[in-house]
Amino acid sequence: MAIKQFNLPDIGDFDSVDVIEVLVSEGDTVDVDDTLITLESDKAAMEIPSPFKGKVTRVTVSVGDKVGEGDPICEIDAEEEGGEAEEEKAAQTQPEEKPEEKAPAEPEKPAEAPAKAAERPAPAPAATGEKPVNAQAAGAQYHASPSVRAFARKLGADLSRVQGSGPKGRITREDVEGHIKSVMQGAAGGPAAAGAGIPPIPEVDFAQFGDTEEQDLPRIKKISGKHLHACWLNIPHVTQFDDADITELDAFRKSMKPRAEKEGVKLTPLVFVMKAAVAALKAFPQFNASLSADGEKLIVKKYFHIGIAVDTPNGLMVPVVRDVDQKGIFELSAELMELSQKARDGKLSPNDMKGASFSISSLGGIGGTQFTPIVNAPEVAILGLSKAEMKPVWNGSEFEPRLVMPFSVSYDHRVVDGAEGVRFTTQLAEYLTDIRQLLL
Ligand code: CAO
Repeated sequence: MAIKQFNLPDIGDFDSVDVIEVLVSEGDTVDVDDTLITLESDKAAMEIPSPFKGKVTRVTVSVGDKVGEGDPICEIDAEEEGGEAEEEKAAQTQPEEKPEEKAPAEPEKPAEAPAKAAERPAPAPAATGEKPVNAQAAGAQYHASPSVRAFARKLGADLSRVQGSGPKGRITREDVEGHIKSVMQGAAGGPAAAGAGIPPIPEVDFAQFGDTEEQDLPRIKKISGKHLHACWLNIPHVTQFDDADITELDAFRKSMKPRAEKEGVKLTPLVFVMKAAVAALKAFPQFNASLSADGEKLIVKKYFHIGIAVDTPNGLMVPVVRDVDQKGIFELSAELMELSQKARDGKLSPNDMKGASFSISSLGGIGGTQFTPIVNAPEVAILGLSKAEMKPVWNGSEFEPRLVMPFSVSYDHRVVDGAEGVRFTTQLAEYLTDIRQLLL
């Protein structure tokens, strides 16, 4: 045995590159060709193999260091048995370089012995500020090339959860892609949902309890179901309930009926609610917004395109009425009638359903006292309308019959605080109670 200093060999065109993994520590035993460290430049990642067999006595680099040719990496108390041949190999040992984007075929390398892999220390986060994603601790018992590790880091894939299909269980780029795909399907409600951390509902043979019949879900339900599931899982929902006194609004609506008939439209409370909602959105712009993909910014929209949930024989569809702030009641009624008819006839174009900044789900024509609508991501809030009914309301000296419409607003709690939520519903109720305020 003799202590051998291992310095970084020629690594090609790079003067100085980042150390992204240190896979050995003092006391580890290594074989010839075992990876000691992983380096990463802006173009490639490379594993630096050991030229010696022996025991690591000192490690002189850390994650985040920059190293170049000739820099000391570690000292190894090397076994003499290779003699000169070993020395020669040391001189010849070149790093294994793989350009990240091209993902070339992986050269076969011996799989790590689990016991040895478990001895390895976990690397600290890279100095680049990158998170130590993927639990890519060296202690994890998987084997992957630097290019595959870099690919997994880029996609945020946890390699410790990827099944390797390469020689001796080595993880390939395709394995990572397959893993990402199954996680995504899980998030969208597919069979891999359990992989996303959600316990699956066990399959039940209902025939044991009585007769059954299997029916295909309509195509639209299948599509909207996946979207609703993703919204439900991704958004921390809060639903705020309130009542609006729409006695005056409805008296006005009824007085406008003859004129509406002349215009060829059917005037329902919904169009008034759309105008009131826009006024409330102007007062509380965070409700007319989307969260940026990284969750760090709010993208506030200066347009007011309202998605309206429409009940169709095939399932729920949400066409969008654009620029509600710029349109009058009759124009909105005409558009609503046209879009809901198109939805029921299955004739909506993808464009008819794009670009909403806020949505309304009106069940008021059907019934119900309250419900909790699901936020239609990437929007951050949705208004649900229930059936207005005459109720006795205390006016300070007596009960008065008033037309009261229950409504609810579900919102993304990452964007809207509870206090803001109730301020919004209070303001909306005020606008609906006295629609003259919409003129101000
Ligand atoms: N309270 C009391 N009555 C109401 C009301 C309310 N909140 N909203 C509507 N009405 C009345 C209307 O005035 C109309 O009565 P008249 O014919 O006497 O005037 C009747 O109910 C039917 O209205 P409507 O439903 O045809 O029209 P609308 O403008 O209110 O709604 C539309 C249009 C397309 C939104 C609606 O037809 C629809 O599809 N609603 C279901 C939406 C849905 O499924 N949401 C759930 C999504 S989550 O699964």
